[in-house]
Order: sequence, then structure tokens, then C-alpha cells
Amino acid sequence: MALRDILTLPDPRLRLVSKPVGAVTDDIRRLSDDMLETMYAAPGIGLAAIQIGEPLRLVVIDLAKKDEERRPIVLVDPEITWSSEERRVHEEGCLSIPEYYEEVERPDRVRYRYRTLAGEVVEGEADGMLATCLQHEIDHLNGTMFIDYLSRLKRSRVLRKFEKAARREGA
Ligand code: K1U
Ligand code: ZN
Repeated sequence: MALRDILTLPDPRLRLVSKPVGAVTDDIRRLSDDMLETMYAAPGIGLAAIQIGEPLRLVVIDLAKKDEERRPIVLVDPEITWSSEERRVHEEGCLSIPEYYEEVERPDRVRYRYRTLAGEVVEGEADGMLATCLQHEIDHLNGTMFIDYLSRLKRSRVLRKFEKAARREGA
């Protein structure tokens, strides 16, 4: 396992559409281990492969609380198969936009499908934090970030802040 660097705004790789994983190989198993280690260290509750620079449709999630045992989920080629008309607002953060949190409105419930590393197909329906997290992570696979759902003013403010920071770091 290896701790990997997390890409941050305005890195253009965060806007790539990731490619399907297809067959699970040892490289994919190693990548999912790295993703879990990186997510736990951040700390975060989810991570998409593109956030560590790998444009593959691979996601890890663990919604266990600090005092609970870890419950890692590795999702290979995850999809949202249905979204409710009903929507809800939830505060979101993103490891690629450090220390920025905003309320985002999304479908309240979703149905999803993914494969496990062992090749099993898992289908289910989620609400609450799992629904929010699944939508946030699957958005990353399509090059979408949660700031895309904010007003143009909020989005341009946060983008400007991170572009300025990147210029300072490059200088
Ligand atoms: O994909 C990511 O950038 C990870 C992101 C997932 C997420 C958070 C909130 C709503 C939707 C999706 C994070 O994990 S941000 C960090 C965070 O929320 C957190 C960190 C430690 C404990 C609890 C939450
Ligand atoms: Zn994110």
C-alpha cells in the first residue's frame, strides 16, 4: 500500500472522463489499496481514482464513524441506475478542494450498481449520506465536481482562490 498525492483544483486532470476498469487485475487491487490508504489518511469518506491521477472508474467509500470499525467499500465501474425526483440539500466537502464546504442539492435517493474486486455485481438503493457520497464520487468519474452545482459567483470565487494558490506554489 502507498499513500498517494491527491490532485487539487485547478488541476485539469480532475475534469477527465474516467475509463471503465473492466477486468480486475493485481494492478487494480493495488490501486484500490492505495486509494483506501490515501482516503483514511486525508481523512475522507470517499475517493475516486482520478483524484490520485488515475483516470479509471474506481471508487472507495467508508462511512464508518471515528469510533466504529472500518467498513471499506471498493466500487468497480459504479453506476447510478435511478435517481428520485425528490431532492435534498446536504453539506459537501471534497478532498480535491481542501477546507471548502458548501450545501449542495441532489436527488434524495438513488439506485446503484457496481462490481466488487471479486467480480460480484452489487445493486442497491441508498439514501442519506451514502446517496450523497455515491453521487459525489460517480460525478468525479465524469469530470464533474460539487462546485459545478453552486452559483456562478460561489464557483468563480473558489476557483480564483485555488488558482491563486497554485500560482503562488508554482512561483
Ligand atoms: O471525493 C471526495 O473528495 C471525498 C469527500 C467525499 C464527500 C464528502 C461529503 C459529501 C459528499 C462526498 C470527502 O471525504 S471530504 C471530507 C469529509 O467529508 C470528511 C472527513 C472526515 C470525516 C468526515 C467527513
Ligand atoms: Zn470530491
